[in-house]
Amino acid sequence: MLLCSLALTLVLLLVSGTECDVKEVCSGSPGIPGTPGSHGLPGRDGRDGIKGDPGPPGLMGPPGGMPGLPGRDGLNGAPGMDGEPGEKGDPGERGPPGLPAYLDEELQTTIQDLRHQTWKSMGVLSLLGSVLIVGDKIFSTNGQSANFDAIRETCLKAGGKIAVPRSPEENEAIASIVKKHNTYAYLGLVEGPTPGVFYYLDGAPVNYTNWYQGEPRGRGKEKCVEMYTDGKWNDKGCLQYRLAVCEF
Ligand code: MMA
Ligand code: CA
Repeated sequence: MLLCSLALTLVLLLVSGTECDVKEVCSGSPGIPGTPGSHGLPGRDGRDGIKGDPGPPGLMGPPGGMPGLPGRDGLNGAPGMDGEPGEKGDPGERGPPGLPAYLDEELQTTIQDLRHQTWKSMGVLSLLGSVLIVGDKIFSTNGQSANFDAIRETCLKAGGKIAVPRSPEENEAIASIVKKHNTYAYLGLVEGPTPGVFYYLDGAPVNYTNWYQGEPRGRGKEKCVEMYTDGKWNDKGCLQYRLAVCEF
């Protein structure tokens, strides 16, 4: 009201001298607001939203339905046991002819090396008292006693034969082993069908003997031969336990 009066005075001052035909319009208070208008029409549909997460699995269906499809293959099982070996194949083709051994330098060198190694090994065994070397023969014992057949077997398995002296020197060598073990040894001799006639195990007749005085006196009943601790021989049954001495 005050502002309005001031405005009216201003208007009257500015247009002084003229007839004022401005109506008095500043009286009365504003009316109450009208009621809100009605709702507008619905807006257009928005764009599609993004696809939602898959829902949880459904409940199990009722029993009696069709069986489902087979599942995926399982993991591989553990490997099985080895099979039987196959049959031996055919032999291969024959190779080209080799050099004669005496012209094969590599082979000759290998032979020399082996010979050298063998000599060294024999030297050690001899030093240890495990073997006795007489000429080209080697005598050895395992220190065990057995019957004649068992000794023959033992020596054969070792790659040798039951020892038999064919010279005084060889006889002394075996005698030294017998003495050392203080146990008589069987020798590689057997009596033939004729009493008192003995043979080497290869069937050859003996050409060296060292019988104890009065032996052989078994009259065909003592088919084997033992060596006493003095190196003398006695014909004897083959089932006694005697020292196993082999020759190689
Ligand atoms: C034992 C036996 C024979 C041997 C005589 C020697 C009694 O028999 O060892 O082989 O000839 O002794 O007296
Ligand atoms: Ca005898």
